[in-house]
Amino acid sequence: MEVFQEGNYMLNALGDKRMVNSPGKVNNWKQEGNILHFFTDNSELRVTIISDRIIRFRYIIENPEPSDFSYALADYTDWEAPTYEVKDKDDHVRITTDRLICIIDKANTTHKILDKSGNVLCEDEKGFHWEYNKEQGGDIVISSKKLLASEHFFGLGDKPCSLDLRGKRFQNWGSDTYGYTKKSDPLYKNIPFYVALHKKIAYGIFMDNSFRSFFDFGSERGDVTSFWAQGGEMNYYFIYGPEMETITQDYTHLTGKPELPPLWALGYHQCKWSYYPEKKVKDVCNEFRERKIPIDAIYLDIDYMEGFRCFTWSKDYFPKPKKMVKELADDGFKTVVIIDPGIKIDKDYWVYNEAIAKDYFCKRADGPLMKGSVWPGLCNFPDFTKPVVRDWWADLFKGLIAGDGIKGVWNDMNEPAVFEDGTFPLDVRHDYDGNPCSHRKAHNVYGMQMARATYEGVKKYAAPNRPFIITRSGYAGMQRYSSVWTGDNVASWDHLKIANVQCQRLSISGISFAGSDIGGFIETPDGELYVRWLQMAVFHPFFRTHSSGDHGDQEPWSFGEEYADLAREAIELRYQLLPYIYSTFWQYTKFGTPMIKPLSYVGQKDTETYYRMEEFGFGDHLLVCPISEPNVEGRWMYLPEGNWYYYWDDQVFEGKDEVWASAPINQFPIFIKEGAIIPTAPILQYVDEKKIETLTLHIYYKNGSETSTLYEDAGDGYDESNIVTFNLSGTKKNLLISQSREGKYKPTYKSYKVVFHGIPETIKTLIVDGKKTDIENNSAVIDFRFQQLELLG
Ligand code: MIG
Repeated sequence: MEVFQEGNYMLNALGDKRMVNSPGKVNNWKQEGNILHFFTDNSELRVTIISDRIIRFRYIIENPEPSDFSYALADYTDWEAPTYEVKDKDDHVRITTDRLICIIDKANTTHKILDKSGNVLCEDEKGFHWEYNKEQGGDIVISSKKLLASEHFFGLGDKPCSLDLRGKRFQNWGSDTYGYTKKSDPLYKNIPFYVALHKKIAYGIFMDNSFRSFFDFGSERGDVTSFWAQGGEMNYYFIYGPEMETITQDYTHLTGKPELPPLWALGYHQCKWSYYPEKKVKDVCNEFRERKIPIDAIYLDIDYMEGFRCFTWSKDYFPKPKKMVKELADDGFKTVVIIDPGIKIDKDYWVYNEAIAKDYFCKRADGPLMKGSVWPGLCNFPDFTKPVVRDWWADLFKGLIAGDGIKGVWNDMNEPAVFEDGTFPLDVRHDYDGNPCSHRKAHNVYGMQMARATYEGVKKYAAPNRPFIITRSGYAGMQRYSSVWTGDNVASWDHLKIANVQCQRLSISGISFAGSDIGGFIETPDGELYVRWLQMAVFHPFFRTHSSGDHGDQEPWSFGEEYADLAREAIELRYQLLPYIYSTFWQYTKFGTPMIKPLSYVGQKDTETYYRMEEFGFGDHLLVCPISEPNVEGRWMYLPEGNWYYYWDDQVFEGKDEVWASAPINQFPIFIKEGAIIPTAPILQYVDEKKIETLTLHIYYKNGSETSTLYEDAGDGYDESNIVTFNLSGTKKNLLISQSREGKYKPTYKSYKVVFHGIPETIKTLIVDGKKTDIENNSAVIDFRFQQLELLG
């Protein structure tokens, strides 16, 4: 490395300090375990073979080399050691894994990656280059790739534009974007990860760099994809599929899978800015119970605090918080409160005094504390990138969680947002876990580290129960700590569509636990828009109505009785589907599988799916499409390959075709894949209202076979659980289902109600574990421990 150092920076290939540098020729290379080092005069390319599908490329251009620290990566390292082969050729080095071939050109380190059949997946255009010179003001690291003729791009977190990112340029720089539109960019979240799909074959790229970053998918130059960051290292992971779902699973494994939330967190939540005083909160909660609209959580926005001071209660509005929270809990409500990062500068405020005494606030480059105005007035801001600050912050939750009985915490304004200048000045200093840096580097991770500290605190004091956190901003890997919502949207049909796309995009970006403010945050929806949005959100893992409150009310009954009934029906459907949704969530935590899947994920072999963006898959067996226009009785939509049952009338449709889905206002397009077994629960007013005595299994006949999964546990805590697998196989003459139950959890139910859909008329007799069993209206009640179920002619 010493050959090319000048000061702290290396020289470019020509040995001078030109503005644009690119790696020179490879002088030598060596292999150390899974790592290959390629040395040039001005840089080192370090290639790590992580698995047979994942290769990491890191370019080192500084000496001594910077620390290799990342907030994105999960702290487990359970990748199986890949087997691979390296061959040294005259002009290139060739790495071959079980699934990939990577060719690195010795002339300049540009590389290309192929699958084992020789298809080029991804090839450098200029490849890596950089402008990195203090004198000249350069501060970027870039990588550019050839863009293929029919390549499509997906991912990048919460971008609100059309699903395919091709032809556009994006930026990652967490921003408070009140009332954003389809064209807004950047938004709140920073997820520098995308999936490229070309001729049915997909790969992903994750650039792990927290500086302000950019992605261009053929917007400036039609045949080039490039990504760059305004500082830090070019450090990216290439993830091969060929299935898109595998890429999201691997990306999620790399950046961390979340733990399962408590079941109540998947119920319905009601929020507003703000419900206060106590009487108003109780009135809203009571009205849900009186109207029998199921709900599990109620939110308190900033007005619950004393002058917006975090970790305090307003004495006027909430004189006895612990008592109120307990009374709400007795009625089945979990209370969630908001906590912002800004700490009011106030010498009579204990949180402020503690942080000052311990020196936990962010500082400017020249020493003074960073100040900015947010809701409480002038504030200082904790440096959440410092471990002791996170520990301190976590402990602040003792009072709220252990003391007052709050069950979940909502982190807002953590882009971070500041009224005067939008965010912190760029010279603000951060610890970055022992890698001191400026806000340029820490900005995009600030919200994630706040959510992390909050998660640690809630987890600690909620024990033995599970924590629930929701955050607005974050960086890749944030899913380990928190759920998310899509920020300050608007009550319009356009925004219903935006929310749909955002939730799909977040889901494939590792963040399945996402939802939008149902009905829109800004302005007021009418009853129809509200109900259509609610129907769609039945299939968004985070299911919450929220509104800015400066206009009309936005409770399910705010639009008249007809819509109140429709809203109730939608929410009831959610509660019935909870066993399926919970099982889907478990699959996400276990395998990293996105809960919501764009149509291309469901039907990747069918290129027609690449152009659809409203239809989406939910879990293994459901396909959903929102009604996104007013005053319609149904819609045209595309069904991927296979046979699909229409949820409302069991009509069977053949996929790979456009179909008309009839959807009067009390229905919306939901299709079930044939062969599926969908577990459903009775309608409860909240998840632990009463013990479930009978679980219903909806069995959709198929001439063929299919596997379904049910995950179950107590719905909270960390005790036993079961994984139940159903194998179905049908012919024209019979239907056979076997069940295997693994685990030690004792379910509350003792029987299944099995309901058969689409059974040919010739099949009439039900035999359960060898015993003939009565069947009526295509359904029967049977022992939940059955092993073999058979329907015969
Ligand atoms: O400056 O806490 O996105 O959900 O209700 C506005 C008040 C601050 C923005 C959040 C919104 C929340 C609101 N907050």
